[in-house]
Amino acid sequence: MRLRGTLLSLGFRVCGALCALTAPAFAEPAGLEYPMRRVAHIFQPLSRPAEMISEAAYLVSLICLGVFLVVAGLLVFIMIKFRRRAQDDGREPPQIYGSTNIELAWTVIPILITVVLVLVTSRTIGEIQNMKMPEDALKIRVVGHQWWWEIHYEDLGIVTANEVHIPVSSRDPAQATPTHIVLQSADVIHSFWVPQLAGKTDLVPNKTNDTWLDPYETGVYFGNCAEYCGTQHANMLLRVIVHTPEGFAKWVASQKVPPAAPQTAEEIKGHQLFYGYACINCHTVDGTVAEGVFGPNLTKLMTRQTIGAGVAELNDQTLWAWVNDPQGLKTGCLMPDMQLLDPEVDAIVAFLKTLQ
Ligand code: HEC
Ligand SMILES: [Cu+2]
Repeated sequence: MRLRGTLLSLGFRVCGALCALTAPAFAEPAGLEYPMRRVAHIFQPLSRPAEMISEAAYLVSLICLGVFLVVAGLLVFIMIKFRRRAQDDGREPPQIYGSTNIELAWTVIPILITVVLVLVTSRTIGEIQNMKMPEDALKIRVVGHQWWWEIHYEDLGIVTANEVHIPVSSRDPAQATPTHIVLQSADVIHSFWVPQLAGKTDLVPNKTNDTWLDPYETGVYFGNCAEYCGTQHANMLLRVIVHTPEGFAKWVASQKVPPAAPQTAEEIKGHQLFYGYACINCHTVDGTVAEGVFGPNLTKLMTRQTIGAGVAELNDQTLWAWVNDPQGLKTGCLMPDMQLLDPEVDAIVAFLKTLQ
């Protein structure tokens, strides 16, 4: 197990360095209730399916390491033992053609090793896919879009985007409260991946897949689309916010409170512009005539941490920049530049800020 420890810490270092390089470069939102696990660590699983995958991965890596050591060791041994010497006469050594025993050995042993690897991985895949969800498990439907995530809590009547809120589970399987995630796609193939919580599962058009999350600790977990799906694939980020059961109940309750009606003159002007322009063809605000489903549901926009599927932190500046021209923040995204005048952007932003 010391070997495993050494491997682990080496893995941590390499991955930590790589992840730190790729982590989004914006600051953490203020007043966070939960730890921000911004490094999407495959070596630090904090959920049952992720843990099962990492255990299989360690076993597979150890077997591969063994193969490597044997092959490389033999190679080095032979290179040294049969190296050129001063007294060599320069003639070719005797040539040997074929040895049934050796050939059998180097065919049969690799086949056996491969069979073991196949069994180890397929058993883990089977165990994860066939896991029975408890009757009362929270069920969330996630629909992949170019390049954002639509998130439905059908049983709770909540629709949101890009940030999945779930309650924490338990390391003790008897007390686990896993969350069942149903995956669909509105356009091309995407892949749902939150490394610390679960392995990748594809979202395939006209097909429903599923996976589950069973987090042991609260926190904000980073994930992303893991199947190239077009220009802004790299900015199709995902957050899973794992709450305490009370925190989750509070979030649910807050999502069910309809946003306050616009009050100030600026908010009212923004409201008129929003409902007068094409915004409502693509966006929904629950309980209003804005019923578009091409873009994210904006009912509780301001309760999100990020904008544009994680392309930036959500704040006054990024919201203004987005409404002014989303192509500036997320080039090629499927919301067009609406060619608004600055005072119109000011008003619409004032209105959007009431959506909380
Ligand atoms: C043609 C459809 C379309 C129109 C019209 C449109 N949007 Fe969008 N909007 C989108 C799409 C698609 C996204 C998601 C883009 C992404 O993240 O890749 C989006 C994202 C957003 C977001 C960010 C939401 C989030 O949670 O990240 C805001 C805010 C927004 N739109 C506001 C507006 C406003 C205000 C208007 C009108 C001035 C408008 N949109 C018009 C399609 C549209
Ligand atoms: Cu994608």
